[in-house]
Amino acid sequence: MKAHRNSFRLGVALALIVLCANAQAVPTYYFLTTTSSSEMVNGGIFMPFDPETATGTGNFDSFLRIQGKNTETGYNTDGTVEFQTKSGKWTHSVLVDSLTPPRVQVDGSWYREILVDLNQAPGYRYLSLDQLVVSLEASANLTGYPSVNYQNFGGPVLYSMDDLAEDSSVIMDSMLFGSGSGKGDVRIYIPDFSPNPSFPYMYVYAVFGQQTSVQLPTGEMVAAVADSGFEEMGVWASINPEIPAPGAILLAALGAGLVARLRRGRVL
Ligand SMILES: [Ca+2]
Ligand SMILES: [Ca+2]
Ligand SMILES: [Ca+2]
Repeated sequence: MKAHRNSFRLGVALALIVLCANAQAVPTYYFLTTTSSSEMVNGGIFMPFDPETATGTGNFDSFLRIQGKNTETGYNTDGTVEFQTKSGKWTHSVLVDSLTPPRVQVDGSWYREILVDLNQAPGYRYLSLDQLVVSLEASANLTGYPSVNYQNFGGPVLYSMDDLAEDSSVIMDSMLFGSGSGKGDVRIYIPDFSPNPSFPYMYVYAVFGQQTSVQLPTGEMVAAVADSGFEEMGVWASINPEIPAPGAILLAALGAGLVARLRRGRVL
């Protein structure tokens, strides 16, 4: 009888483990819908940003363009492009050693910067970023991206906005600084990493526009889907050395609240 009870308990425990393993990650929304917004998402910092009006910035150097309708997916490679990745000279591999600036500092911690330029029609001002995976990979021309969430080509993952516990979406406003390509929109800081000679290329995989209906902090219900021109991701091609370093600019732009929360190691 005792053996039977123990076997029953073991069965219940195994069932619970299976249930937990199959549990869906909790959907969480972050909003960059005012110029003073800033959000910490799984260790990365997201904030609205306009390269045209920022002081001390250089030229935007795109390495990834994605253009689709509603949901759009892409990643940067020199190989055959997939999904809604837009081919051409502005989608290409990125050697970590070539990144400018190599690193930026926020309140004593080092990050790497990725810029996002949205391009949406007026009726589609909001757009969600639903997946972002940044990884180091061995070759410049990889293709055949794994279709399973949170996976990459097998190199070290530097950053993922999602994990098994939280399914994050960042809601962005493509018209905070004016519409179109070259205006705005978002800068992303991912935790710093060291170059890896075995995996010299940085790949950025992004999925936009999965949120067909989302409630803004104002209460308004909107669609945050892709439309119109390409979304573009890149880095600075050059930095004007006569102006403050990016880290100093960021500190000035960040609210004291975010800095305080960063000090505590978390951001709400
Ligand atoms: Ca834009
Ligand atoms: Ca678009
Ligand atoms: Ca997500």
